Amino acid sequence: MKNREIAEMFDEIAAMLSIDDTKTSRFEVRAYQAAALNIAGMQEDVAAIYRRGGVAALMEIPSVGKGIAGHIEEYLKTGHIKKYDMLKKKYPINFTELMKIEGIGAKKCVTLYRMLGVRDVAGLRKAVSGHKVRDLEGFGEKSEEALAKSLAMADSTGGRMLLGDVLPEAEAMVAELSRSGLVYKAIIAGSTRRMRETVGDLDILVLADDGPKVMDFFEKMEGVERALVKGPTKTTVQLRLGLTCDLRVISPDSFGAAMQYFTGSKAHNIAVRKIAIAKGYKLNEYGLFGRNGKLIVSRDEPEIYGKLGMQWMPPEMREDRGEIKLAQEHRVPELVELKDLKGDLHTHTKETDGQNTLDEMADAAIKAGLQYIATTNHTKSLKVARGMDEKAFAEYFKRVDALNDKYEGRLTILKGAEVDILKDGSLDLNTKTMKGMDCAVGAVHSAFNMPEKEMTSRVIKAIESGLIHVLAHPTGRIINVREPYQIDLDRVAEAAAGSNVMLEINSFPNRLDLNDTNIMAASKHKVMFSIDSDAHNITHYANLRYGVGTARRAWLGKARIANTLPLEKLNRQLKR
Ligand code: DGT
Ligand code: CA
Ligand code: CA
Repeated sequence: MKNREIAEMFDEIAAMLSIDDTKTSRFEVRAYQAAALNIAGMQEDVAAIYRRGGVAALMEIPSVGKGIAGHIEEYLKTGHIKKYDMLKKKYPINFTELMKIEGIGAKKCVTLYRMLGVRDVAGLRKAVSGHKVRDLEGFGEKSEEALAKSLAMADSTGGRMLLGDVLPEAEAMVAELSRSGLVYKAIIAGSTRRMRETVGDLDILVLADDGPKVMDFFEKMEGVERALVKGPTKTTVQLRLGLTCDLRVISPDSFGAAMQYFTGSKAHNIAVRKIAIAKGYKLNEYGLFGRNGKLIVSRDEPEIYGKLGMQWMPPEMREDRGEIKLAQEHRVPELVELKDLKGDLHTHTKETDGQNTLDEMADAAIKAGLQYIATTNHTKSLKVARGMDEKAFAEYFKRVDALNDKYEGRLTILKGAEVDILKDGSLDLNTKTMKGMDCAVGAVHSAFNMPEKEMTSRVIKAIESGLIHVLAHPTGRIINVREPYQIDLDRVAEAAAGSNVMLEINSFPNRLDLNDTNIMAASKHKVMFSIDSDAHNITHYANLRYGVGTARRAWLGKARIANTLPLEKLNRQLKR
């Protein structure tokens, strides 16, 4: 799948164009950024779209016009984009890598390059630790310290990639293997199958007769850069995506055991194997064996768990967090599924920092199988997102009414906002405007560095205002980029339960906030959750599956998720 590569190149072109700040380039910058966002968020491979319908089909992708479609064609045909290469000669800087560091934008990259010769994160690290950055224009001692912190954060992640970046690629690879005619079955295993928020390496298992032939095919697949270790049953390759992938060829009589073993987690496996040993069995990746070494079962996972006196459980639960006991007691809960979601309570439009109009967001919601969405644009304090004031909301809500009339119940748009919870816990819009909303989400977007006590009171004050329905991304973390702010989530969950405010499970792949362990702890209180996309464009509804995966990792069933309710019941929940 080439989507990510292409999106990154467009993002870099945008970064390089933004350095020369003229009016035309600003327009171009936005065009490249919008195209990059849409392409990165797409589930279908652009190469497949191009094969199907050429440049015309590419131009049907939102934000892709003739020029950009031409670039995509050029890249698919030649492996290069001339415009990119030309700009890159002028700015030989790894923008993609550097701009992932909090506090670094395109302009700062160029300053760092021109003044200190910094081209990538390794160079930046050297410059920061040598205290060379503080004297640059636009930086200073404080921002050098902040950079040191961001770099340490990037370091501590050990190169784990976001599930949202890995899963679509993994699915494309499994599909490519399945089409090869060389395998009977191909499945994703490891942390990706468990929907862990980040992935260290990708694991794929195939059932096949001719191992070496499969490996030859695998090595030449589209997303593969080069083979690192090649063998007839296990091959490890470097993916263009930026992580490695283990492919294992499994024989039919051990497929169930291999699936169970390579899905993990390691902690779960160790606990399961202990149970096997206690029963006088031996369990490994080849099967479950009796004392005499005779194979007992290995066809599929349920059989293996069954022989061990356990119920099968979804991969998301396999982290040795109590699921083994549940399975032994046959009390594995029924977990929420993507198809259970009937709506989405947190979405954005062009009016603030989204990329699509309300009409487009609404049409896409219907296509995503949703029955309702809350439209929740940013509020006036959030200047970077061009947040709206009371008057703007009043005008906007008239349009929502008109659109609701047009849809005649096929989709219901709930009036809302993502209202800033200000430093003192008050809300960023007046009470009258807030009271006119069907579904308001409250969120912290400023003053992240408060002590825990103050932050907790700030958020609880908003929860108890009676004016918000959902607390959005309750910890504020950005995976691999920004730590959560200091907050007592136990008290927040208790207050939310008391005031009938839902806690969000934000599905954005770099947020997943609350995360699995937060949800598990919060769910001890009688609080409801909502799994929201926080969509900023029409492709982002597809991210809901990551929120669902996170909820499943916390063992939640649909009864705890408010947006699995049909609209009528949800409305009752919102009004209570
Ligand atoms: P990752 O790659 O760090 O995101 O996490 P995983 O869970 O995908 O780990 P990985 O790729 O090292 O191994 C895949 C699975 O193989 C793992 O979930 C469980 C199994 N496994 C790996 N090493 C061991 C081990 O030493 N003992 C046991 N029992 N299982 C293991
Ligand atoms: Ca793995
Ligand atoms: Ca692995």
